[in-house]
Amino acid sequence: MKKVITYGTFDLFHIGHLNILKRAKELGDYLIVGVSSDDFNLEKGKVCMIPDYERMEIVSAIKYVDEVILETSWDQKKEDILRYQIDTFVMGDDWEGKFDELKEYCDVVYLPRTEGISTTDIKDQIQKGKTKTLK
Ligand code: C2G
Repeated sequence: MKKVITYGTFDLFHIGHLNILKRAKELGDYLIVGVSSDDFNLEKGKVCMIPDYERMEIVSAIKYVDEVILETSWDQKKEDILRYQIDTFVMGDDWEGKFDELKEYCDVVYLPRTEGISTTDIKDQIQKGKTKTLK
């Protein structure tokens, strides 16, 4: 069985998130998703709209996802890859090259991001009181 792992915040879950999970699953048989904790996000300077336990519940309901774990630190990826005997590590290409040191332990794949959507854009639009159709 080929095991794949990916990580993300998945705040205000959108089609870009769904697409990467679908394509990650296509690379193997079993997909594990590490969802960033609220505290880990604060370390990265990001405040989430949706708490981590709800983001985990949403991601675990996606049909491509077999298992969800909490991501709490940068060092965790290597430990997870070894613990879960991962074959392929996947991230969007906004992270291109950033996790190449993991190539020592498994395949590392950066998939193209879905154009035109991000949690930041959604938050900006809401703040400006705009909707996509009125833009
Ligand atoms: N993504 C995508 N297309 C978008 C937006 C996001 O393919 N339009 C991908 C990202 O490239 C990432 C995943 O969806 O692989 C999750 O994105 P975020 O929720 O923004 O997570 P991020 O802050 O990148 O968290 O340890 C690393 C972090 O956990 C990564």
